[in-house]
Amino acid sequence: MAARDVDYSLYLVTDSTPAILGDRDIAWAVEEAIKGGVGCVQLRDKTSDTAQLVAIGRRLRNVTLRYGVPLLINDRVDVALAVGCEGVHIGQDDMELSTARHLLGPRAIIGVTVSTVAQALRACEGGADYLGIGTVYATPTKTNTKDIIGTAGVRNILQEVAHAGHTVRTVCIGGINESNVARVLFQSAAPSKSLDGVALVSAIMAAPDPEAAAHKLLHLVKRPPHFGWPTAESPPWPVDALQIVALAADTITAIHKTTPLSHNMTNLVVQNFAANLALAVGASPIMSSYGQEAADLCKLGGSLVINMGTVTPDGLANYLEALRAYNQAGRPVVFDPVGAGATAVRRAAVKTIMAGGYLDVIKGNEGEILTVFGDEKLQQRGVDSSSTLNTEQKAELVQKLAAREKTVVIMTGPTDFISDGQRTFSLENGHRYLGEVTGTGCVLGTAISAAVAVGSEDKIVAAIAAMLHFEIAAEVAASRSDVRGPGTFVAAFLDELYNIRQATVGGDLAWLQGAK
Ligand code: 3NM
Ligand code: MG
Repeated sequence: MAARDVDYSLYLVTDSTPAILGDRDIAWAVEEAIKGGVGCVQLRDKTSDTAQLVAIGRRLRNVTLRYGVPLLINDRVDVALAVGCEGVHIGQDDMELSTARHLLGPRAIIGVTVSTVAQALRACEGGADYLGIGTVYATPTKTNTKDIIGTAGVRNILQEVAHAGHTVRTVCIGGINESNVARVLFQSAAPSKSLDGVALVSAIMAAPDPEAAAHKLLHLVKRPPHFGWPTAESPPWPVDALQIVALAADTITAIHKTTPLSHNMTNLVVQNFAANLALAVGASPIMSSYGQEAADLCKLGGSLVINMGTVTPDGLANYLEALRAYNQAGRPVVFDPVGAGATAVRRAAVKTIMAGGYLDVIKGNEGEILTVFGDEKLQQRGVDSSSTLNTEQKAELVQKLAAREKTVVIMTGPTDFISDGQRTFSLENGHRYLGEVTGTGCVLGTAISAAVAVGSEDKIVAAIAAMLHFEIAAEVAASRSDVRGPGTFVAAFLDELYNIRQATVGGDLAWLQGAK
């Protein structure tokens, strides 16, 4: 089989250790996986002797030949030659690419592990047929990996490889499984180069039914992602702030008509306020922090808010379980990294959540967004925002984080900034009373969740609708003569959210003229 004909969509790397393969036969597992749709197999075995390796290689070769799937050997050019298979996969510490090529010849398939742009470019210049880019996520399967690069690292490599004009094929590896494969492919794609597929070990080799696991994974690799993002194929999405404001009424009306579920995993302080806010904007709230419930709740057409205001070890595991469920169901998730920078525990929690799934919207104050972006130096003093950046820097931070994560990022403050990486807007609405009442930022997350649950595929349109509704309601409430301070403000705020919704549904959009 010629190197260019290989289908890398689902690339199986074997592992014979009992923890993964159990007492099952490796050739059986590989055959099942191929029946399920694996298009390329790598024999990776770091413990067997050479004679054993050659024997295993020959048995796998019998299987792969029957299905017309290439077999590569990890690291061992001698074993590949003895087995007579299609090629090898070499790591940075293995034999040099040029030597392997010399020994195996021009028709052999040679893949190289890369974790940096420099390694990738060197492998391309040396004639690698494909790159195995990783480690994407920390994985128990290979704990001595040097670099965890995330999807942003993969995208950076793809971008530079394409920029240098290389047409090398690419897969990524490390911690890829059913729950993250779709969003890994989505988030790692650079504008001019996407991955050809994913390489995985445990998601197939450790599965009770490798055929079924491969079948499901291949479906997820081939299925277009549900995540909304401006691409060449997207419908023409508005770039003008006035157009986006004009669309706000559609989102508010859609919430009213469909009453989407807003599933909140939120902190102890704001449960009641968030539930009332969901009702005021026309959504149906459920406050459930028990991750296992998400498997059912995610099927109800709503969205999830993960607000880590009360983070605990159990809570974190519950967030991750719910995040996986919503990602798999293709339903949106809003992440509110409350107090993200305040403690080491919270900084670690942010990293775990960011790695644990795709977040459709990330909303926080300046300190929180800085922490999510990865500003190690910034020690946020608490959950209160303390301003350090100027307007241009804020807009740039929000834009960069959104582009890196391929998501919508909102930074709240006297001026709010919102970006999807391509379009960045600022909003001037709101009232200082919002800063005098606890939990207003948290419940904005709830309002946004309702909007992205029903709103257009263009999530920035939905999120801006929710923000305008929220902040203009605050202005109207604060100006009421019966409001004399933060206490009376809360009640009036819920009233005005409700009133604006009713007016909008009735076709009265006068309130939108206050949009700034
Ligand atoms: N190579 P799993 S990570 C074999 O980063 C291998 O180069 C890696 O296993 C690299 O799919 C890895 O079970 C193990 O996470 C991947
Ligand atoms: Mg190696």
